[in-house]
Amino acid sequence: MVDIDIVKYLAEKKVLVDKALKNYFANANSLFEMMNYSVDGGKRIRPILAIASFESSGGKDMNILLPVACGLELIHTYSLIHDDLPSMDNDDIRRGKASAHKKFGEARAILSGDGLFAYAFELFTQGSGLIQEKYSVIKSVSEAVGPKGIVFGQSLDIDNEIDDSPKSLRRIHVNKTAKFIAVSIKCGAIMARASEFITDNLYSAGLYMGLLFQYTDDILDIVGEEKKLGKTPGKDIAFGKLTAPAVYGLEGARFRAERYAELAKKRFSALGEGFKILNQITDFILYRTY
Ligand code: GRG
Repeated sequence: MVDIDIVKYLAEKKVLVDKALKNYFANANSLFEMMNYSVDGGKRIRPILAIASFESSGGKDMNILLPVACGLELIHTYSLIHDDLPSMDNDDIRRGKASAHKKFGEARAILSGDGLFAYAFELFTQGSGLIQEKYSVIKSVSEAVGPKGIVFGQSLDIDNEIDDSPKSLRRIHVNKTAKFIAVSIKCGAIMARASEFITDNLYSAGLYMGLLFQYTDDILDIVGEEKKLGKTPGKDIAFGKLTAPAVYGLEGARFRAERYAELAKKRFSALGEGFKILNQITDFILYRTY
């Protein structure tokens, strides 16, 4: 069951993130306006995870964390813009509206994505001090979203030659989705100056949360409603994608999603009561409908 408090928590933090993001697109030129179009909307799960782990790790000053949290959302948005392109997943709808290439044309959509990716790293360097922590954020995020992470996962995802084994599925999910979720959680703790023990354990718990996230994404592609999802369901089957339900069946995928949730929660719980918000977010992801 999803706790009512977590729904309230997510809504409150989303407002915080949206407000901070707005500042980064004030006085915008037309490129920034296009970038902002795609940034607008979305659940803000990755920045909220960074906030949750920042606060759980004792972080107090949100001004330290918000540029990092927003940068994570910009990278996420960039990956969605590129994922929707005709040469990738070819999706016309994203976040309940026309996807970037449908709205602005392909060339401008690509540039919006490129702009968001680089702008994120500018945000990671914002503010004075905490040089070591910012270095760690940049190192960890670049590893998770580049050719050892999202880009690698996506290249496996579009590879028609890939076999449909559980091992290949996990490899795609870990790289395409889980590493980014895990690093979002890790970054919050880094900016709160948590110990390496905490950041490492949060990262490994986050990998399980990330696998859970992609399992629920795959399941929602079958059982979800377009209006709630803000994107077109049924595309995985239409494109013959390697998904959790394709490998394990719908019930098998649900069962394994629950197992990943348990594995994540076990690891968050081991860090103490202070991290329980991450368990609640895990349950929210397990039961999400959008
Ligand atoms: C070079 C970083 C980079 C990206 C290009 C296209 C691509 C390579 C990667 C795509 C990765 C991708 C779309 C993975 C799926 C992850 C996923 C489940 C996204 C949906 O995230 P939500 O549900 O969306 O958090 P909202 O809109 O709520 O933010």
